[in-house]
Amino acid sequence: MARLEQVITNIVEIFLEYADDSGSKRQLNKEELKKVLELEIQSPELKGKINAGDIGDAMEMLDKNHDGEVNFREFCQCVSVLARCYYQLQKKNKGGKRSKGKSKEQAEEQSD
Ligand SMILES: [Ca+2]
Repeated sequence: MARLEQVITNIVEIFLEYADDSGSKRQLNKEELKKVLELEIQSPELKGKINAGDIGDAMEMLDKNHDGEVNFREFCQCVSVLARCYYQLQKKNKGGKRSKGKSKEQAEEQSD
């Protein structure tokens, strides 16, 4: 499968897997969200970005329509926030503008 397809498939499968645990099947409640953030995100920088240490805070931030749960749309927004955060971290780590147009090697190094 192509890389981007893998990413898309993973996002959907992770959401469905955790949303199915308890409560309503197509939403993440607080406990399910906690599990996702604990088990599926390792980097402290990314965890910090969405206050993963405080599940109340994280839920408040992600639950855009304030129904107390995270639906798929809200989950996608969460992934998008984290992707942008990671992008910023990469830019920082590369020392900013100096490496403009020379990112191919670095991109290859980072894929695992
Ligand atoms: Ca919601």
